[in-house]
Amino acid sequence: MATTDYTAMWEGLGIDLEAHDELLQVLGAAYADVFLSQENRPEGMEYLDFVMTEIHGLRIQELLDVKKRGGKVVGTFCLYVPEEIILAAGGVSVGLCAGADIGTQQVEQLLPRNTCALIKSFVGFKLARVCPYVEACDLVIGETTCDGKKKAYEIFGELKDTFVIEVPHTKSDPAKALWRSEVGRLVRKMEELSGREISAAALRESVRVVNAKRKALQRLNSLRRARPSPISGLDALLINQIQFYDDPVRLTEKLNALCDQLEERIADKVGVAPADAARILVSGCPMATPNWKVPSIVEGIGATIVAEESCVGERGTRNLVAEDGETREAILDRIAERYLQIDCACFTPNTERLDHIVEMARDYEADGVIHYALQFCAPYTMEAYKVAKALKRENTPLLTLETDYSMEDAAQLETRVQAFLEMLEQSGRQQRA
Ligand code: BJ8
Repeated sequence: MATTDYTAMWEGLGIDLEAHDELLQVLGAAYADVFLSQENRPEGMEYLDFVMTEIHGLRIQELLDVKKRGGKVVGTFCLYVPEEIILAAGGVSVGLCAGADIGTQQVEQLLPRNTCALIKSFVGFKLARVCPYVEACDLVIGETTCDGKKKAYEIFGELKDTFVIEVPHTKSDPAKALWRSEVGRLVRKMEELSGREISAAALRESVRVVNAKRKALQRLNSLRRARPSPISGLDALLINQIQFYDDPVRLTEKLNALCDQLEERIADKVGVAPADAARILVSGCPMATPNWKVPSIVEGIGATIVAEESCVGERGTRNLVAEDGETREAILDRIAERYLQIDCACFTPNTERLDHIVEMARDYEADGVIHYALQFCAPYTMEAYKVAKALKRENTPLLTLETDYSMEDAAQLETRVQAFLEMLEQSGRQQRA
């Protein structure tokens, strides 16, 4: 995909060049097929196309330059790891690849077959040595969210230096105290890794930088409320995926420029699909790069995804860190508070998520909701029952999908999505009659 020859850089990182070459070819073809074939894309997507072209090239070079200057590269797999703390220690935070089937045979020698695709993927990327991000990392930070992840980190930790933070599973006062102490433990770990003390000033600046990125993503999301939506769900998903590893300051600037263009498109009533295309809210498990399967099916049939209730979507961007903390400890309190607002299905009870799905369906004027869960993901497949009940009370149609990263069920998924869209069309017609 990249135009420069990065072979020496990849070799230096211990990448399996042959397998990596194959991966880039598959990725490049899939990207052209899914993204570049879309019609009437906003011009501002050119930057995101460039980032994808250089996904294993220029960005990795930038990470290695940071390391040369003494900064640390820290990999994460979950929204609960505070990016602000990594940045305040002079580091770079990268969300690691976990959205494709890689090294499955090797993975299944270490993990049970009935493990979710996301977990198998992050272990697979490491075993197959095809992800320069993971190889460039000085440390990976795991978290005790679902059972699968926390046990997988015990195994992953044998392959890569890994530090696990404890995420509680309730939001009780003792759980909040535990979480605040874990935030402190992470600060100490980052200070030890970077060899520098994390100051109040550095934290204040990193909170400002990450808040600015989240505000730009919030702005992008709110523009998708327009009818017709000025940007496809696929492109919005791509932006939400890229925000985990691109430079936050540069990306914020590019996103705000893109939003300016989208505002013009809205004023001119320019959209990516006709104004009467079905509007879909996708809710559920995160879609990590390069998992584009379900959105490409949904939008390939002519519907528009107008929002994602997902960690790669609004669950990850809707809350900001309050900027009124003055001392280092007060800023860390605010960071801890913000992160415990995330409504992942690993928490119990998790009524905030149900309320948020209902609110999003209303705000984005969604005709229907697709609940997306990865096979063997107990938190999201089980919570689907409560999501269905909450949406039924609102008379919002719901389609529940359970899938993995393979394309084997693509035709079957397409048939189910098609039937759902026809049902939406019919009920829309009845309402209008
Ligand atoms: S905050 S959703 S990123 S834990 S799909 S590995 S839950 S079995 S990814 Fe997640 Fe953090 Fe929550 Fe978000 Fe387990 Fe389910 Fe697999 Fe999952």
